[in-house]
Amino acid sequence: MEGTATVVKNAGSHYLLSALPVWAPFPAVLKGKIRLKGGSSTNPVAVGDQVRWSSEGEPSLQAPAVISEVLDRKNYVVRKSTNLSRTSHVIAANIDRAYLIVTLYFPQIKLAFLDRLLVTCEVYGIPATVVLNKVDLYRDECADEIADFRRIYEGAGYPVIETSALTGEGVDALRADMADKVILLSGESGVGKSSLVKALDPSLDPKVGRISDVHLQGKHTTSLYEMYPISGGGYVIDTPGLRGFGLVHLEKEEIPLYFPEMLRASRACRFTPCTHTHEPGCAVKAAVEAGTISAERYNSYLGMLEEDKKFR
Ligand SMILES: Nc1nc2c(ncn2[C@@H]2O[C@H](COP(=O)(O)OP(=O)(O)O)[C@@H](O)[C@H]2O)c(=O)[nH]1
Ligand SMILES: [Mg+2]
Ligand SMILES: [Zn+2]
Repeated sequence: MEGTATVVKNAGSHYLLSALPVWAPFPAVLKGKIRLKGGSSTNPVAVGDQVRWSSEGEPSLQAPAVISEVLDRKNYVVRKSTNLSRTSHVIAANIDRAYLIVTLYFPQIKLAFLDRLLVTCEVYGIPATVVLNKVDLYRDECADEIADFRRIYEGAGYPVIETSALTGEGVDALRADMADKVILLSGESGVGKSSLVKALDPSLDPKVGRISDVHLQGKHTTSLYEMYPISGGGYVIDTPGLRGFGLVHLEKEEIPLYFPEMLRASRACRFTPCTHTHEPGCAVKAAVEAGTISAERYNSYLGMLEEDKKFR
């Protein structure tokens, strides 16, 4: 037998494949060496990869399918083994969309952190949706803050979906949005990632999310990443926070390229390149003053420039 399938679980030495959208995982192993083109990655195959496989008869644990080829990736997320390390670990590939989970309160939102995640998505080429969870806790008291939040992120070009894993509000909208997509879930601890997955599909194991959380705390990461099928269609890969998501290092002149609204505005800057900080005729600063680019997003940008300086 042979075919093409998606890697739905990466357990280091073996894998589970499924020919999505059919959810029928079967075991597979790598044969010999499969090298990633131009990569210095510690793992040649990651969850989300499309692979060619073959087997003598029905693949089983005793006689797993053999992976012969990894097809080209449309995108992938890496994590460096350590800050200084040159080798990296591919966490997931072929992501259709990232859901960045936040809540205005409990824990209080950190816009700079969210903007970091958004920049990371832009670098990886993964479309992002911001999911504002726990709205049951602050919807009534904080209608203005919610409106401001929507203005900032929808204004920057990101869809915003309000949810409550507790009351189920917005969960149907999320389920419909994710149908047939491979979704990467990220956000800081405590925002409700695991709860949302459970709300999306109550049949899923309550340990969802914790597996990878616990695993990532170990400093040596052989990977254990997997995707979970959601009953309405769609597949979720849970990654804990920025660390799991992979911090990308950018040169300071690259940073504004990953704020889409700044990139659009910057075509009208008088100077190229423009840091959008002190230059006369800067269209980005003009847009911030006019309110078409949010001061909050601009501040996150300035913060990232400052951080960048520290490493020089
Ligand atoms: N009120 C309320 N609490 C929530 C909601 N989502 C999650 N929680 C609670 O927030 C805490 C953290 O949730 P969890 O799913 O573990 O967050 P994770 O760390 O992002 O996976 C738990 O006590 C949840 O019960 C929500 O929409 N509303
Ligand atoms: Mg969790
Ligand atoms: Zn400028």
